[in-house]
Amino acid sequence: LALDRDLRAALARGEFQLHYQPKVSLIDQSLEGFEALLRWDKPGFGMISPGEFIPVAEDTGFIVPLGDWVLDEACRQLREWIDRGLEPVPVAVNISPRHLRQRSAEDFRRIIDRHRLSPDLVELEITEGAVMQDMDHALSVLAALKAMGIRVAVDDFGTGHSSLSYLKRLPVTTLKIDRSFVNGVPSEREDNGIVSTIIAMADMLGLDVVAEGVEKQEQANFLRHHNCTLVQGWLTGRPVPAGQAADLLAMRL
Ligand code: G
Ligand code: G
Ligand code: NA
Ligand code: MN
Repeated sequence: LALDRDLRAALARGEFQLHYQPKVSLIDQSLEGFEALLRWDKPGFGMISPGEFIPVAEDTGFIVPLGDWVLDEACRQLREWIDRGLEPVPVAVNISPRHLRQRSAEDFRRIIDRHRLSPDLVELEITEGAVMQDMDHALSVLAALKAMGIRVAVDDFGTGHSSLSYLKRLPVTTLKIDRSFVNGVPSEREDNGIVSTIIAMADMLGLDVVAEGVEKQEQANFLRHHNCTLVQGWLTGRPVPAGQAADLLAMRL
């Protein structure tokens, strides 16, 4: 496949980079974390979104070396910020289903250790689908990650197929409410119900909750009113290159 060959060459040439989107507290607007988002800076084409190549990388298996690179690069960046005297925040990386299936908790741990980072500075975002594809493997990896102190978030929560009985058994730290639900708040009654129920459920299960795709102040107001204080979205910050992310770290009180 031509695209697969191009992707492998792009990794070898150093054409991938990470952008960082802030996770922000609605209580005091403080920066609480970043999500690392992959970009392909393809010469002559500009920035290419992962939506255009992650599915191919999943199919061909290239997602495994690419996903390892993403985690390594996020950790390298964190280490660089720390060495410059900046106070770090946790950085989340997206782990695709195939990547999760082919790696152990120790594999992820080794990458974090290589950069001498505290494990709680790293969060892995997985989808419900990734867990359901190979339940036994996923449960054992997640349990080992938790024992190591590596944070795990369920990404796009509510769009997958996980039942509540699985959620109860999942050793994760955070639920990320999918932006398709946040989008309808506060004008769509059904979305209001779904979002407020996920927040209440997370609270009862002892999980952190983050609302994704928050674009409007009315959405933030609704979330805050329902006790969801962590948000990620264009309202509080678009994904930015590493240099601007460092500026955000430096600006903190
Ligand atoms: O940032 P953007 O909206 O272009 O991302 C599109 C999709 O690509 C999203 O679903 C996002 O989760 C996914 N994505 C972004 N970065 C990564 C990454 O490093 N690894 C994986 N597996 N998916 C990513
Ligand atoms: O699948 P995942 O939730 O990881 O997707 C993250 C994607 O969502 C990123 O590509 C990011 O660019 C995009 N994104 C982040 N904030 C917003 C937002 O407020 N609105 C919209 N439409 N997309 C967003
Ligand atoms: Na994500
Ligand atoms: Mn998400």
